[in-house]
Amino acid sequence: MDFTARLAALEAEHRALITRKNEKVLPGNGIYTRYQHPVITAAHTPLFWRYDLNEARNPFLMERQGVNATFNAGALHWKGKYLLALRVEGNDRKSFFAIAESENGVDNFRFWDYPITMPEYGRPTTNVYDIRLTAHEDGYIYGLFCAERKDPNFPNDLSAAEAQCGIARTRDLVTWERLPDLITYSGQQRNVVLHPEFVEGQYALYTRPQDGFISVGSGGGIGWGLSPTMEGAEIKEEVIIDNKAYHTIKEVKNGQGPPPLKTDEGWLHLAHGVRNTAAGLRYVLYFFVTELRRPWVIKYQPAGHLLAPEGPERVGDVSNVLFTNGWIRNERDEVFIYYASSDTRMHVATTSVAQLLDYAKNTPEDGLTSFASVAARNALIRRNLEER
Ligand code: M1P
Repeated sequence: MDFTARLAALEAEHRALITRKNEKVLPGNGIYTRYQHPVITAAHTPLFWRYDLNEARNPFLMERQGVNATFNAGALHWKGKYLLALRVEGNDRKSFFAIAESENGVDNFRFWDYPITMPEYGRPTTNVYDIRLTAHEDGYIYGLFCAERKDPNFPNDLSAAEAQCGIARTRDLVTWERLPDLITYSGQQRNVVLHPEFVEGQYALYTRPQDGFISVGSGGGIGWGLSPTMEGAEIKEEVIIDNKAYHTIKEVKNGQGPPPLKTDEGWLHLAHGVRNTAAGLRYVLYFFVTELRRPWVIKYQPAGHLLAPEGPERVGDVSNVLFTNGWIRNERDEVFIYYASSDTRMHVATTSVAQLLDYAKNTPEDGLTSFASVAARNALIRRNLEER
């Protein structure tokens, strides 16, 4: 195939992919609706990010700079559009952020022409990923992300790394002002999220203290702390508000997903929980609600997972993983949950504030034993049979 024919074929394939309609998978479980296709994959990235489109320089029309995966996206409803800030991972294993937008939130996502050029702060980062976007009441959009650097204490261990919370802010999602990394008194931090409102006149942050890079060690749980400023943010006192627990979906570790959504009945939270299995770690998503005036106090915590990997979602670069760091509530109180499967691609599940509150209030809490679980299930069965 000559250059021109090959380019036409690539463009046709790309156009078909990014304009493909995404249908609901019905009837679903009544809590949320999954969709037939992922919303964004590596193949959705523009051809001009990957190919040199000049025939003289690239006579074989080779992919020059491949994209390996598009996942773990922050999200924002902005100027009427559904925006995702994706973690785009090149074939070189470096991640960067890029915005893709859609009119309806479930299909036809298009990348902006350029990825985000995130300025450095302090010692250069090796990798940045998992950005959480918060439209804060102070007027800025903040991006909090994992800033990963080689751990200088172990120069001979090539996988020894240090994760800290990088912070940047913007008003247009194009130009970003990098601020100093968050200071906490835990060894490492990942999954740090900025609460959208001031609490007690301060910035409030959800954290995830951890001893090591992968293992949280004696740390873990979703933490909470206040900082008087984001221009040198520091949490002096970090308290755990949602701990990991034995024989639950968050036995090994957990972490806050996107910033919580405010409702009259409290703050809606989405998070990930991790347990270990013979086949490796399994990541699922769970949900809880905290008090309106005290966002650090849990009010409802339905047992178990809200979303777990299903079908093709189970397989990818890191299999058996669902991860979320973005969701959008639109003006009709519909909620778009953006989740990544197996560190490879992005999906959406749609629901509503009313459905999520109903789920939170009417799903039994985890009784932490089989005996308690069967008692809760028997109560449901009894009511159904007696009312038949
Ligand atoms: O590979 C699964 C996830 O592992 C990490 O999440 P956590 O901090 O909870 O262990 C992150 O690297 C995340 O990006 C990744 O999806």
